[in-house]
Amino acid sequence: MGEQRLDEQTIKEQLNAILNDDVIEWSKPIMTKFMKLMAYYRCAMMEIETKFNVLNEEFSLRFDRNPINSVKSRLKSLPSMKSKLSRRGVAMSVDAIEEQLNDVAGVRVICSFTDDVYMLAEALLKQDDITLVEAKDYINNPKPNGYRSLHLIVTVPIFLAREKRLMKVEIQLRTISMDSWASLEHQLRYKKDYEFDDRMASELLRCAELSAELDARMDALRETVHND
Ligand code: 0O2
Repeated sequence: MGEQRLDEQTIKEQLNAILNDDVIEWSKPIMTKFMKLMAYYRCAMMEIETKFNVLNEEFSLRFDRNPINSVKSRLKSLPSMKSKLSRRGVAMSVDAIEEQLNDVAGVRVICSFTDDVYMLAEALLKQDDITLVEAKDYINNPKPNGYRSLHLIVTVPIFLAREKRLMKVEIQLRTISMDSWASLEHQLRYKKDYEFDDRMASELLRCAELSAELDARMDALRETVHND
């Protein structure tokens, strides 16, 4: 998940690149519909970001510490939406983007401790305007390559002048150590000038194990501080 904000200029450039490939051809009204949908996703990300910022503020008042290190949002890039749809054999269209993709809007919450990940997820999901669509717990069940994070797909309402719309947002909650592993793994995996081989994969898995151990030790240390 990059940190790029998909502004109108970027969308136009990416759309042009795709149009040059003759993969899709969008008329002006369809392009406008697409822009509108992206604006709705941006609003949904703002709603979710605010909810986490409020939780962080409340927690800091009650317990004098911040469970959240940072919150970042991104809109999925157009090429990435297109390739995900095509992997599923679905033609690129504005409706397909909204109906088939759960991760167009992404919010990443970097937490201090593993417990904070679950505490924040629970606090968010208790809110009566949030509906859980899907949860993937890659912390208790890491991916075979070592990737750890808690993924939630939720719907959140956005209130427009004349209507209320429910938008899907993918939320990734992880600790600082899970985040640094994921960022470095992503950089190494997609580096173009060398082959990502089995030796690198097993070294990264070892790093993921060390990162999990680091989290466990930090969690234990925090418990000690709490119990004193
Ligand atoms: P982007 O846009 O670059 O972030 P689903 O959407 O449920 O049909 P998917 O996409 O496999 O299926 O969902 P999953 O497993 O929940 O993972 C989606 C996102 O989690 C990825 O986004 C990454 O941001 C992150 N992620 C998952 N696995 C890994 C991993 O092994 N390494 C790293 N670094 N990140 C991972 P995308 O799809 O890459 O798109």
